Amino acid sequence: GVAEFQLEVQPERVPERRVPQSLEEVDNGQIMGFGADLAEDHPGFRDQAYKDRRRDIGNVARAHRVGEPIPRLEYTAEELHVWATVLRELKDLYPQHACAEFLRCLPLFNFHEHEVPQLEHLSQILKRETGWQIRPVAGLLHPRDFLNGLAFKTFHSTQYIRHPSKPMYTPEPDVCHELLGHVPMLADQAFCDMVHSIGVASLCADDKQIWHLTKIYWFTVEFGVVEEGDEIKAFGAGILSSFGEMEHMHTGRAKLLPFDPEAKQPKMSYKDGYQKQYYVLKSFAKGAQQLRDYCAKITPPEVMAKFMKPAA
Ligand code: NLE
Ligand code: FE2
Repeated sequence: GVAEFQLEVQPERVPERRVPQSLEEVDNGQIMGFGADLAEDHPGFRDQAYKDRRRDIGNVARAHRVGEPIPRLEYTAEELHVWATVLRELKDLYPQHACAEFLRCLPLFNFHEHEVPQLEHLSQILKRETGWQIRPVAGLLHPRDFLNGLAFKTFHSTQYIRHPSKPMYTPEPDVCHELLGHVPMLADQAFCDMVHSIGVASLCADDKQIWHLTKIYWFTVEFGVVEEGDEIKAFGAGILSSFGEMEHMHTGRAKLLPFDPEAKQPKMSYKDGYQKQYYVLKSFAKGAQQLRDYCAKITPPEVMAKFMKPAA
C-alpha cells in the first residue's frame, strides 16, 4: 500500500538521496500511518488481539528478503470468514461495475471463498502474465519507497486482513484490497505500463513531485475509472475492493473529472469515507501515454532509457 498519510509532516530523510539501482535498494523498512499504530478511528483500535496479530504478520514481511519466496501465511477461521464475505459481495458487483480488463484477468487467479490466496502464488502468476511481482510489506510505506518499487515492476502488498467488524470498507490497504483490487489489474499489460511510468517518474522526483505522483497514483491506481462506451467502469483498487465504495460510485454522487497528470491534483480524502470525485481515463493506453509524457519531463534521458522500453 502507499502511505499518503502524514506525508505533509515528513521531512526528507536522507540529505543526499541516491536513485535506487535495484529493488534491494528500495527501502521497505519505514512503515507509516495506520500500519505503525492504529489510529483511534480505526475499527481495530480497541482490539488487542487484532493488533497483536497484525504485528506478527508484519514481522513476516519485515524478515522477507528480495528473491526469496514469500512465506505462506495460515489464516484463522475468523480471517477466512472476512475474506469470504468480501469476495462474495464483490463478485456480484464486478460484472456490472468493473472494467473489461479486470473481468478478463480475474479468472486467472481463481479466487474462491474457502481459502485466502497466498501472495507467492499470485506473484508467480503475475510474473508469467506481465513480469510484475509482489513483495510483502508490513503496512503503509513511505510514498517514495512505494512508488520506487513500481519502477522495478514490484507491488508492495500487505498480508494482514481488515477488521471483522467492517468488511465492506476499510480506510487502509489489507489483503482483500491488494488481492481483489490490485492483483487482477496487474495482470493487464497496458495497465502495468501506466503504473510503471508512475514508478519511473518517482525515481528522480523531488519531494514536491513525489507528492504530486502520490496523488496521481491515488486518483488512478487506487480510485480511477475508465470510459467504456457511454459508461464508466472501475479500475481503481480502492473501488474494486470495497463493496461500499463500488455502490457509491454507481449512485453517481461523486463528480467525474477528466484525467490530466499535468494538472494540479485535488486533495486526497481517505479518512472521511467514500471519494467525492473520480478521474476518468479514456483508456489504459491513453493513460500510459499521458504518464509517460509526464515522466519524461521530470526524468533524465539516461534513466528513461534504462527503465522504459521504447514506446510501441
Ligand atoms: N477502502 C478500500 C477498501 O475498503 O477495500 C481500501 C482503500 C485503501 C487505499
Ligand atoms: Fe491500494
